[in-house]
Amino acid sequence: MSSNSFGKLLTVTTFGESHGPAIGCVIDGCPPGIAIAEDDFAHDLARRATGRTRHTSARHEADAIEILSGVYEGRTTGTPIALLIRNTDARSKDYAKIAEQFRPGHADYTYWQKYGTRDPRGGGRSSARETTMRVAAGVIAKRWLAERHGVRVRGHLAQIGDVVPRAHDWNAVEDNPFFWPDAAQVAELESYMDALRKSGDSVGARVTVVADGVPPGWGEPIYGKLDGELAAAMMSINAVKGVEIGDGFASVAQHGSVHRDAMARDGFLSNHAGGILGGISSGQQVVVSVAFKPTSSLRLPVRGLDTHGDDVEIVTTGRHDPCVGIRATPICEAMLALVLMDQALRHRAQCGDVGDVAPRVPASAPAPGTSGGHGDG
Ligand code: EPS
Repeated sequence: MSSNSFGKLLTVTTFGESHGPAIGCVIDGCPPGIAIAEDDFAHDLARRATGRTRHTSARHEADAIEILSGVYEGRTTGTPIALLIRNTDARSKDYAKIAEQFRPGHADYTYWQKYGTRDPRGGGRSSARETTMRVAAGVIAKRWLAERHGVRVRGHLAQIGDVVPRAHDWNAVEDNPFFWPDAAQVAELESYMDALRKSGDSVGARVTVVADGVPPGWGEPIYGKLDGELAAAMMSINAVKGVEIGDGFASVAQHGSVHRDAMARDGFLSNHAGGILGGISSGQQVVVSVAFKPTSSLRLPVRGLDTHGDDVEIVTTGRHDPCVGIRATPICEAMLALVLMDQALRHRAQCGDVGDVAPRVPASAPAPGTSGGHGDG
């Protein structure tokens, strides 16, 4: 099978290129009866979009969703939901020169090696433009999770370069262009990004996404583990180079006496595991952290090769993100929601008759900064 689809009971297939006429997706396996309208997609799509602040690519797409199928009188019907967004602000001339060059650090060379051809305009299929459709599909998953299970999915930027938040306030996250949880640092980040953009360079970032209210039991050992599928889902996002669940790589330096999350009748006492044990949700907050590499399309010259195998100096023109991680929070949220919804449907299919099992340990919500918690705020 070709790899433009993911999920088992809830499947999402995306299609389209950055500079083609349109991008779209087909969501299959969605339960009937979910209220959804074209306007419902606008909020999350705008959170992800380029061209909304000076800190992202200047390309300005309307990102207006057209629902082509699967929804009747404002509710999903259980049949495939096809969503379409027409591309309206592609500027393909920016790519004329690099059509015969491989940008170092970009997918140009590997697409060329794999397919023997490529659509260089805006990175073609390898463009982050594709993530638009994940966010659109994620809107439906977020809604179903919230209405059916009371699950809330949200995220924030947790690092840009070497800058980390000094405080954690969920209320601050949606009030600044960086999804940053510390309002007091926003001015510092604005200056940091302005200086970076002027220098022509780029920088990496870390996004943290969490799901509250996930019941225990979601996830299919052995090869369909919740953490395994979350890692694969996050890794499938453009520019992602690392995924951590809970304490992730910090676990390497921990002792078991610290890492194991003690349990008590009134709740777990910590959440180093990130809400997943043995590949199955524990009922605690699910915590996923994602590392984005610095954007490789830069106006700073670099040594590279052209398609004839000759050495060339490569300079990328056009409209690019100095930190692609800045607008990745809604993308990671969408992937978290889609994986959770798929796993919830699979759990219902196999274990729906099991029902609630006693004893059930309530989720704890450790204060931010203690045991990887991202409190309710
Ligand atoms: C991208 C390159 C740029 C970004 C694009 C991702 O494309 P263009 O040169 O056509 O402006 O703007 O991001 C989007 C258009 C989007 O909607 O995310 C890349 O190489 O990945």
